[in-house]
Amino acid sequence: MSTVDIKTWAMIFLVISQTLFIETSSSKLDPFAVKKKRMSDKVRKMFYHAYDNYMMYAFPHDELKPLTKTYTNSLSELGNLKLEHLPQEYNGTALTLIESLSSLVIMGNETEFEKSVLWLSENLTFDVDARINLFECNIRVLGGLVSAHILATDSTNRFTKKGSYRNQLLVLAEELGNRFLPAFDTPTGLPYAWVNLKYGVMEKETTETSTSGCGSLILEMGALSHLTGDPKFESAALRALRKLWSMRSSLNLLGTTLDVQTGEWIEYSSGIGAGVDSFYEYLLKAHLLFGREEFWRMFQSAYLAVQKYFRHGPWYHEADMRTGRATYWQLTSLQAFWPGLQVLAGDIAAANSSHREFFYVWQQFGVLPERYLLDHQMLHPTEKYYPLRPELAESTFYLYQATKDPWYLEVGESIVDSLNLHTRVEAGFASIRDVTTMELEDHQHSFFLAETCKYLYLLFDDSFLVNTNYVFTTEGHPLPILSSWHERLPEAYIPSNWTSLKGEEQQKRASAMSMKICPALNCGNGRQPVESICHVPDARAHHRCLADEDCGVDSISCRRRSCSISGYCGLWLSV
Ligand SMILES: *[C@@H]1O[C@H](CO)[C@@H](O)[C@H](O)[C@H]1NC(C)=O
Ligand SMILES: *[C@@H]1O[C@H](CO)[C@@H](O)[C@H](O)[C@H]1NC(C)=O
Ligand SMILES: *[C@@H]1O[C@H](CO)[C@@H](O)[C@H](O)[C@H]1NC(C)=O
Ligand SMILES: *[C@@H]1O[C@H](CO)[C@@H](O)[C@H](O)[C@H]1NC(C)=O
Ligand SMILES: CC(=O)N[C@H]1CO[C@H](CO)[C@@H](O)[C@@H]1O
Repeated sequence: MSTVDIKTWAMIFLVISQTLFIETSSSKLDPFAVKKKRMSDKVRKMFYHAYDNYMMYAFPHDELKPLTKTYTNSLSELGNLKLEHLPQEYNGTALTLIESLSSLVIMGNETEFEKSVLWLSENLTFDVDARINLFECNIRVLGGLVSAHILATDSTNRFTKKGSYRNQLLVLAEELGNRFLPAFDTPTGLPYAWVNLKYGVMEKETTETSTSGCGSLILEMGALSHLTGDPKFESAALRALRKLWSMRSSLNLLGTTLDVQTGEWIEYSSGIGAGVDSFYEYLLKAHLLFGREEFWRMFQSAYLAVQKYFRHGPWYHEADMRTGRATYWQLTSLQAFWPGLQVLAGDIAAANSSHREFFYVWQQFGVLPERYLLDHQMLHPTEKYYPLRPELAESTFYLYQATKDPWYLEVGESIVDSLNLHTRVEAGFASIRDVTTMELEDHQHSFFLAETCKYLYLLFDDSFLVNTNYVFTTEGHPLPILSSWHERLPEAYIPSNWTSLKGEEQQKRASAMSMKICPALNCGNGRQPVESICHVPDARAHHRCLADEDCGVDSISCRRRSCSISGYCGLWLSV
């Protein structure tokens, strides 16, 4: 077994040295350049097929029904499984257009971006009698507007009509943020899941919400506070996040659903999928965006608990937050984002092994089914759908960024091919109702444009990322990493700490994308493979360490890490 260890170390070292030392801009040496160009063109065509048909048949309503060539005002339906309290007089908020703005910029269509921003500037209003899901509206609408505002005002000068953009999207975003605030008016500070945009929280509103629902607001609301100079949005989101974190169990686990009035858990079982996923994602990404050590500490504890209690080889099951005992053995399509997050955390080997399993399931069915019962090795009887979800494409993009292993380009190509084969129809892309029959459903979700197409495009053409480091929100909207937004720069961002590198590339490479959040520095002799601080060892059976030798050297302190009694590497037990 110890040769496996050595291989793993060698590989980690190789990946790191590739990322750090090899000149990546010389595309003429890249044998994959032609393929990448062909594939990015293909993805661009997919995006426009979805976008143009939305504009033709659905705009300014929310989403396209591609089979019947009509629309749905779905912002009020998102997360509303029983379709209760639907508005009578709501005609949509151009949801898919808002979600497309950053994709238009990434694909280089500044004319269409300008036109859309100006349309929204003049025509969008949130003074509507619609009860919306706070989480969905935050990630899709607030995130879309805030990101587009930043892209409209950065140094790139994307607008031809000078002076036509006067922060209208930011004004709209602030108005929306204000309409969110009544939801936070609870004894716990945990927000209601539902709020009416015009009238606030409705009478007898349900007090039940999810961990994601109150733990994934900080990126958008924090960015809004930084842009407007008004701290109230960030404060509300932060208060909710801190309260949520205080409700963790002694194992550092959280449940899936809770009561916002009492602050008590309703569902004690949780995993990394639906209802919890973006909570973990936002802890790490908030640290990247705002440079607060508090987020990092939360993330590291939460991440280690996930790896300890949910992970079984490359799979993740659910467990009871109180006991850590496994509850449900299910693979869900949403979990496929996890390897992407692991890349940001520097845990490449674990990301790679999980990602492969998700891709094998994708290959087995042609797409990823919503839920698969690992213990019975069968599809969940009522969740056989695939609604054009982005998570596997997203993870593939992150893994390719980190490793440059061309295998991930093949994965991307295979995803593109199956989407075109199974979901492309005359007027857009349709969701799949049943992956065993490939029967279609009349819905093109806005996240197909905001995320699925965007991540596939970025996999083959990442020129958007060359000059700025971005954090992508859980809906795929880019927010730039600005040192002026950082409370305190993580040490990994301070070039003088980079003992092994010289030159101006350093600053640029201090990026979430190049693993600097869990940096692997060169400790002294230059040949010793150094572990990333966040890595949970992957080499042994059960993915735990047996001896201190398995744990390598901590990249920040350059101290040897040691293996704890329960089989985890760290500094906490070092002698
Ligand atoms: C929605 O559209 C209908 C039909 O065009 C119109 O009568 C109604 O006033 C609109 N509602 C709102 C809130 O704009
Ligand atoms: C931008 O999008 C519009 C609408 O789809 C399209 O007509 C135009 O050709 C696109 N421009 C570029 C440069 O891709
Ligand atoms: C606002 O919407 C109206 C009706 O669709 C349209 O005529 C007008 O041009 C829009 N404003 C902008 C700036 O596009
Ligand atoms: C990913 O896993 C495959 C199969 O185990 C292995 O061949 C490859 O080297 C791994 N890549 C990385 C970057 O860990
Ligand atoms: C780990 C490490 O070397 N941290 C150092 C980074 O740089 C600052 C200031 O130069 C030092 O104070 C840290 O100790």
